[in-house]
Amino acid sequence: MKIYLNGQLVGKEQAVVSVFDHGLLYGDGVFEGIRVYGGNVFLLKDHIERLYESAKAIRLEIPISPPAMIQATKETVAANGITDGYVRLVVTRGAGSLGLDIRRTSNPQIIIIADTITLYPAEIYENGMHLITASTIRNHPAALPARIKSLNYLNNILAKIEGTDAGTVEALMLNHKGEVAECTGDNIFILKNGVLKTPSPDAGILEGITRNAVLQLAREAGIATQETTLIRHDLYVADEMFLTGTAAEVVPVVSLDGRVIGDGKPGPITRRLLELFHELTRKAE
Ligand code: PXG
Repeated sequence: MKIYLNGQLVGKEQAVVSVFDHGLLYGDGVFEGIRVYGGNVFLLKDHIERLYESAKAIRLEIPISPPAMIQATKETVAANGITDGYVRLVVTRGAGSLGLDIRRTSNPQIIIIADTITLYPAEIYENGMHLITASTIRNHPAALPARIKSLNYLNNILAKIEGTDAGTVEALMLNHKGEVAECTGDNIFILKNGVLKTPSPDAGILEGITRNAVLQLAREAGIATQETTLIRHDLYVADEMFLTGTAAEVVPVVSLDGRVIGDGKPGPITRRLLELFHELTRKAE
């Protein structure tokens, strides 16, 4: 396996960063997770844009330009012969002295890993996923905006642990107002009376790239869409529910907190959107 590290492709054992890197010491850095389908890095431009926006928001200057990052990503994928897989882009603050001061760090580390991907079991796409609501709320946007895809994922990890303890593979997180936000690594959608609904970015969520692609596919298919405030009641009485994410794609949800969603089977519009999404992955640049 060849890892891209600061401009060079090196072996796995040579791909190391300092124990003084603030990415490790403080979770100070940003990342992206991207899929590769048929040798194409899917929606790469969107992911690179979000990476640079996340970096800008935390005052991290990425030492190479977005076009150079796109090039480096493609080269890393090709060097590893990945046709269908997963790319992890990481930019850390770099090594510094102990203490939070970003001025006492140097050399942000750029890491690109191209690997295979572990997906949810196929059974979940057939029969649907069961979800619980975590008691851990999503970070308050005035504390750590969820739109920053930072290396600091403990908020999500704490909620994920609750899901794991409850025997589910994902967990729903509410925001500080008690509204529906998102899951630990996926966005959430419902269908109600033919309208596709999902929380808007100001619910304090990561604006998922899969989410945006699915919204656009739905609109093109003539399905009405709404980015709106949702509470758990809306979810309990939904006709259909699904999650979206880079790894998940579109995954049906059939129960939440023990309430059966719709008829307890993956819904027809969910299935249609998954089909449309698969078509998009096949024809995308
Ligand atoms: N919400 C959160 C909190 C996420 O972390 C999504 C929504 C879905 O966004 P995208 O842009 O992927 O549609 C995510 C995505 C990983 C990994 O390796 C995590 C994500 C995506 C890919 C890989 O942990 N999270």
